[in-house]
Amino acid sequence: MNENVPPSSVKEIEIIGVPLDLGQQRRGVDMGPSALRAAGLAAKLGTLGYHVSDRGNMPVAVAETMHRGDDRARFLKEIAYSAERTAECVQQALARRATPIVLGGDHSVAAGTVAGIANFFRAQGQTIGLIWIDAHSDINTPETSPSGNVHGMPLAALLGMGPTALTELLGWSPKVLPQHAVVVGIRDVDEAERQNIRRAGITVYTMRDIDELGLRAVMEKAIDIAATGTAGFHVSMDMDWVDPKEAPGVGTPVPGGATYREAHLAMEILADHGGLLSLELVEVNPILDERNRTAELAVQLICSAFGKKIF
Ligand SMILES: [Mn+2]
Repeated sequence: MNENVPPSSVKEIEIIGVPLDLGQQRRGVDMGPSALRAAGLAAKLGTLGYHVSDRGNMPVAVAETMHRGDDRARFLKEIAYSAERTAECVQQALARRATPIVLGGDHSVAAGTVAGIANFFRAQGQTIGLIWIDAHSDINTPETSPSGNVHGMPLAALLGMGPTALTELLGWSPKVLPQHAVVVGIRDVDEAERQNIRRAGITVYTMRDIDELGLRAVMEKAIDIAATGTAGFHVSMDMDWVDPKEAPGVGTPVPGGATYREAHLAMEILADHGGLLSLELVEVNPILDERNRTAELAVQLICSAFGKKIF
């Protein structure tokens, strides 16, 4: 299992693309992994001293070739299939002592990524923390979702709420305990989601909290929740947490997001802590973007999360 362990001085990263766009109804996020690769992700991480391997893309179904299934959770079966493959790939990376970076795709991808990370550490008797950075809380279930879009459901599924096709991925649930899960950056929450947040018992930090407390204080609290009593934490970052002025190429833009510097500072603080187990970057939509600038910003943010410093 560990025969490929690198010398401790070389840090390994494995990039995993998941070009899945079945979790929402706007085409384009399936091109997210390509846009992030074209923006030079692997080479830029390489200049930071990492050894980077790219595992290519996970198998995903194409919307036009499938029946969408139940309108309360469209393409659930196909999303669960890709999630299982992603979870496998993520666990293989961790077994090789590499840090996985998963590139979406829409945010339903996280159901598989986090399942894989959680399953790997569960086998060692450990739990993981989860920092969910997003304009939305993604904590709907098929019963509460106004849209039936599964990309609004992955956080609920990871906390054990929602369809068994997602909650019981890899045969157990929940993947993350509420005391170890935290949402940062939200500013657009459905009414039913407010109830789901309370029911789940997770902590949320809204954009108002960032305005009032400052980004550093919010990130320190978030890291404290995700890192205390866990093996470390996974960061699931939706590019729509950044303000649309900086990141126009996302499926569901919401005004009032993180500034360019707030977004970088959040990543820099995560890097300083050292507890990052894995990272995923989702919802980049090149069709809606301007000359790939959202993907380029996303790559810069990933580099900051992996230790790139201004000085
Ligand atoms: Mn999201």
